[in-house]
Amino acid sequence: MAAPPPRVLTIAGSDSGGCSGAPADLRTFAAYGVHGLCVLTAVTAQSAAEVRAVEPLGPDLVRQQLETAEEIGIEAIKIGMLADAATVEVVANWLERLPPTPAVLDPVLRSTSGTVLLDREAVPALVERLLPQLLLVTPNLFEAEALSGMTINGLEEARDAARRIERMGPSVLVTGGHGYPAAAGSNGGTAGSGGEVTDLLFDGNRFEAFVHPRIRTRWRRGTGCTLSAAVAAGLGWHLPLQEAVRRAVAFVERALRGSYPLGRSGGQGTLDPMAGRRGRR
Ligand code: PXL
Repeated sequence: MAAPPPRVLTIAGSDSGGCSGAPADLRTFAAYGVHGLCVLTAVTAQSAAEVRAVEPLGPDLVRQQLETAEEIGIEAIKIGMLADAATVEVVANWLERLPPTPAVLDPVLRSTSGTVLLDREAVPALVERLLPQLLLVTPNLFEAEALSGMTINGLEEARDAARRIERMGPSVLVTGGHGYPAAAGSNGGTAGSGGEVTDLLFDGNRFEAFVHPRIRTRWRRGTGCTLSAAVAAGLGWHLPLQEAVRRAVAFVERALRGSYPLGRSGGQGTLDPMAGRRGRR
C-alpha cells in the first residue's frame, strides 16, 4: 500500500457554481497532490453572475465535521468563509485543542458582487479568537482595511496595515490584485492599475514583495480562495512559509492564464487551478 499524501483541510462554504469556496480549494488540493478534507460552513446558491442564497450549516454540524476530520488526520488547514460568529467560535475552540497545525485564513467578508459572507458582528471574534491561532492571514486590500481599521491607498499604507494585522497574531499576505487607487502616486500606480501586481508578505521581521504580471482576464472568480488553499497545500508538503507563498503566487498566475468563461453571457468565469492538468483519462 502507498503511504498517504499530506492531508490538508479546507473549512469553507460551498459555491454551487464551482468557482470559489470549497470547490476551488479542493481543485487546488488535487493539483498539489494532497488529500483534501472538506468541512463545509455554509451552502451558497450562485449563478455565474451572483450569489442568490446563503445558508449557514450551523455550529453543531461544523463541529462534528471538524471532529471527524481530526480523526482522519490533518497536516495543514485553509479557512475561508465562516458565515457567522457561532461558526467562528466553534472553529476557534476546535483549533485551541488541536495539536499545533499550520492554518491559513482567507478572511472572506463579502463576495465580489457584495453579498455578506461573514456577519459584521462576527469580525471581533475573528480577530480575537481566530487570528492569534493562525500561521498566515491573506487579506485583499478591502479586507486588510477592515481588519486594520485604516485606509490603504498605496504600498506604504499596505505595509502599515500588515504591521497592525501581524500584531494580532499571524503573518500577513496582503494581496494586491484589486489594485491600489491610481491616484496614490508611484507606489499605487505600480502595484495597482499597471502591468504588475504586488503581494506583500510580512512575518513580523521582514517584508517580502512578490511582484508578478497582472493577468488581464475578467474570469477571476475564486482567485483568493485558490491562493490561500495553495499556500495551505504547500505547508502540507512541509514547505517553509516563504516558499509556500512564492509557489502559491506562481500557481495562481498559471491558474489565471488558464481562466475560462461560464454562464450564458460568458461575462463571468473562473480561474483554473487544474490548468494544464485536465483531459480525458
Ligand atoms: O471569494 C470568496 C468566497 C468564498 N467562499 C464562498 C464564496 C465566495 C465568493 O462568492 O461564495 C463560498
